[in-house]
Amino acid sequence: MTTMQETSTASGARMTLAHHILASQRQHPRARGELSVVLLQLAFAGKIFSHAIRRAAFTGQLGATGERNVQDEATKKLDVFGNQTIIEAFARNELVAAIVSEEMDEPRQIACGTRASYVLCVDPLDGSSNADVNGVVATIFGVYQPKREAGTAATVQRLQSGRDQVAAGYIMYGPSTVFVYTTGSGVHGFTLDHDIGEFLLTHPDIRCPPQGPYYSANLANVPEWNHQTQAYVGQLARGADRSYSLRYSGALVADLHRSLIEGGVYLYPADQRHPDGKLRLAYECAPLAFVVEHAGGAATTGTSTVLDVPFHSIHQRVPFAAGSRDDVAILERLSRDDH
Ligand code: FDP
Repeated sequence: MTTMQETSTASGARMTLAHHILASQRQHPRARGELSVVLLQLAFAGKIFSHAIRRAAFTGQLGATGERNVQDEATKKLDVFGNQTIIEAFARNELVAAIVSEEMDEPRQIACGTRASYVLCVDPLDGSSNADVNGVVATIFGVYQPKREAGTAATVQRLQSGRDQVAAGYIMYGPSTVFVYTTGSGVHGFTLDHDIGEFLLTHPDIRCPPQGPYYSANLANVPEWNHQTQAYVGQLARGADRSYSLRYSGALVADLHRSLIEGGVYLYPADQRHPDGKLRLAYECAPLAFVVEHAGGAATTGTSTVLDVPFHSIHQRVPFAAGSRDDVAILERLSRDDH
């Protein structure tokens, strides 16, 4: 029998992502396999995008388009390519009813998805300031199954919170391309073997250590933070027992991935320029909170668990801190004590 912890098959070969997803699906005898195919399509889009990023310097895909997105941020050519890649992976099948993306003002309704159970929320290119300097970038995804009338399609309007997710994860394009996902039974990581074009299980059942030793935040913003957050980071940097080390890459996924594997906390709190925080709830914070929680970590806005924040608009922002359970709890305690 195949267990989810196995990394290799009887022949000694590593387990593929497809094998793992199907083994996971078998644990839910009434599953119809649609969520499995959604995840496989995301992995397919990830392979296309990984290939495009590696070749971007040769194909004219570096740099900005000259346009600005709905968040008034300069759009990169790779932002556009990543968004198109995701849409193409879902436009001609019945897997999702709609796609919400950082790169689109409004949700994209999928014509074939009139009976689909899922809404896909995606940030195609997280960490886009890294794109032109050969830094790590990523795609973040949350697959939502909002409540709906029998026989009708899922709708974006019915999304209530991150708790509507049935799967979430990210594809990180670094020295290697890594696909991390959860459907609620463990968090699992796969590395793309470019030679055979397969994601292979390399990080089964990722568990986030309960504490440190890293913290990640844009410290240029410290003067604009509230005093609880300033105190928190001061405490991490010069703790009584031990000091944490600072790591900040400018890409949320890259920094959070480090904390997920090695322990620590990523935070992007509210500041003067971003009074509600900078990061977007539906396609950045909630999917990553879903991953971190299922790895034994935690994610907070400071005053609320990220997964419980009610949705009121698709591009809504929240203050965000996520990673090791005990480190996140200290920030929550400091924020609560001040209220
Ligand atoms: P980016 O805008 O470059 O896509 O998603 C937002 C994000 O990057 C995070 O990945 C990253 O951690 C953060 O913003 C960086 O923001 P600052 O440049 O303000 O530090």
